[in-house]
Amino acid sequence: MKQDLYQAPDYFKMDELLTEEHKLIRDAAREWVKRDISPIIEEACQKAEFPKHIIPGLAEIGAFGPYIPVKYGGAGLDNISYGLIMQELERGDSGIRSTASVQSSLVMYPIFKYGNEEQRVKYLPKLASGEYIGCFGLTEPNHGSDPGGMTTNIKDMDDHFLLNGAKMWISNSPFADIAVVWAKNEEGRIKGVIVERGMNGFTTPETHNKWSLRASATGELVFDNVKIPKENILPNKDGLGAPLGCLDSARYGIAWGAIGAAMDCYDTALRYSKERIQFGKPIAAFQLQQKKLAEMITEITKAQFLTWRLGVLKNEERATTAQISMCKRNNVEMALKITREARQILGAMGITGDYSIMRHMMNLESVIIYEGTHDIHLLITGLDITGENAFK
Ligand code: TGC
Ligand code: FAD
Repeated sequence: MKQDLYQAPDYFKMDELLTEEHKLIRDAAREWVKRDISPIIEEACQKAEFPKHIIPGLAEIGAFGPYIPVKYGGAGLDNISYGLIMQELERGDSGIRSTASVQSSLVMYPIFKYGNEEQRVKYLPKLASGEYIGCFGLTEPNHGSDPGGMTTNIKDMDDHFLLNGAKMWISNSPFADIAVVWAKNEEGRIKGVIVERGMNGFTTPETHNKWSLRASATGELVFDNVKIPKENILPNKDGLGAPLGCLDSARYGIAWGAIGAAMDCYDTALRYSKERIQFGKPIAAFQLQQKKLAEMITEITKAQFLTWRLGVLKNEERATTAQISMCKRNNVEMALKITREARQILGAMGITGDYSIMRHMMNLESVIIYEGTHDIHLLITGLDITGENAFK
């Protein structure tokens, strides 16, 4: 990886819409990524290893539970701060943002929102400090877009539950200390279960041979008659709405994150186009390259405003699931298109690990699938505006 010369684009002076606190938090995350992620991320991806040594740094910049109250170890920040941290992390790498998204929105959020006080006190401070890393088990081998059909189940054995089933494609699973797992009880109602590493019958095999999100560990969760203490069930919400509520928070963070990846690719391509000489001129002087760059900054700017507005609505607790879907879908597609255009601007250099572009592109091929595929988000918008359910 070459020296990180990143300069964040802000074409419409969006910084003026941010508070001093937002900017401080964003700049701290930006500096940390430049110092601690940029120098190591290419090698981590080539080796397909999550760089575990960065966990304390992630905790220090407030990336674990940014909006969880301070009394539980969180940073007590608003949703725009959360989004800005995700933007900066994904500017570095989607896999790093993934780890923070899962920890914050898919593990800390359900424990905070659906857990009782004992569970909050027991787990949240350790998750906020990075002493514990968590994962979130919703997807199953036969139930991805349709999680309501899950077959993972818990059986009431009077003094404990027995958990059986399997989850797959689970971020952080190979090294997670705890897993928030969604399973059906005997009445068919979905419950949240906290499973701890070391419980008998619980294994987390790693998924290999990924061409995408290589710096994020992905794996399965396998439950073979795992004895779950009754106090490990999240008591305050059940039904499919419980995990879907977590997804609202994670998808919101991804919407911001995708902008970070797009900003990085635009910045790299712009700099390269001014330095690369062909036919006696910098390629930035050719209209076709300018078209690419002009369209990139236009799309980034539109996404920045859409997402900032979503953050304002989220702070006011007015952001709807459908708005979040639209934003995640728009921004991830926008970022993917930009990675492809940026790769062309760099010619052959665009496919090398000397630049971040190809890595972002490969990563975003997962981001456009997880947390609801591109098409599922379109159908969520379709249902919202027409009232007609085209899922089933
Ligand atoms: P549907 O009938 O629409 O809803 C079932 C129940 O849930 C309620 N509900 C919500 N509640 C809270 N928040 C939301 N956002 C909610 N959306 C729906 C709904 O009111 C209903 O309640 P009730 O009381 O009537 O039962 O459910 P459906 O089965 O038709 O499915 C709808 C669909 C397809 C949109 C949904 O299931 C979906 O979003 N599918 C996509 C699956 C997905 O996104 N999986 C993500 C897995 S986690 C992940 O990918 C992590 S990657 C992280 C990383 O590494 O960064
Ligand atoms: P499927 O649901 O089989 O979909 C296949 C295709 O069919 C898609 O194009 C889809 O859009 C389309 N389709 C499905 N239903 C419809 C419909 N009704 N109408 C039209 N088209 C439809 N899950 C977790 O629970 N926790 C995690 O931490 C996690 N991390 C992940 C990390 C990575 C790297 C990846 C790749 C995935 C991760 N996932 C995780 C799983 C992810 O959420 C699912 O892959 C995703 O929800 C899609 O499910 P699927 O892959 O089974 O695709």
